[in-house]
Amino acid sequence: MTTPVTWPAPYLLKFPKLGEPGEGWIAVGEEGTVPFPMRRSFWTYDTPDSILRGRHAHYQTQQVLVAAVGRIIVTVEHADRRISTFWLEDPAVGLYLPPNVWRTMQYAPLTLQIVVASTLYEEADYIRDYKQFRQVWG
Ligand code: T46
Repeated sequence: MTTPVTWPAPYLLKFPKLGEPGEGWIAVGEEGTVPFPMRRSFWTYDTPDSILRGRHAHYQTQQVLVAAVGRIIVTVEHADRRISTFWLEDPAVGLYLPPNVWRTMQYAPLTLQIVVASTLYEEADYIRDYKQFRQVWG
């Protein structure tokens, strides 16, 4: 699998948001509102807050994570070993994740997470072994 030399660091992005208080809101994810062509979406729910998900990186897959309901604490380890933590709790805000970060997610009770991804699901794109992550991206 080929990998580019550089990827952008993780960052927060704002989705266009329509509506008003008292009426409710529509946040729109479409071509141009995320920094890659969207090829897959999945959502997670009923994750106990005692569970840490993730603990992996990717070779190619880019993603945007959204806390549609609730709160997600996302910790990323960058290729240069820096650690960043993001709190997602606004349904109109997403977190862009490049493939080359080791990510761990913790979910508040009743959180609904929506993820859009740049690739179809393929287990071969996952780096689930930390030592391998350091070898590939370190
Ligand atoms: C990521 C974070 C943010 C599938 O069969 N198809 C899919 O599209 C997905 C996402 C998962 N699966 C299978 C693979 C595993 O057997 O579902 C099982 C659980 O997946 P995983 O342990 O990778 O779940 P998370 O929540 O740790 O990670 C997911 C994404 O897989 C991952 O790319 O970055 O959300």
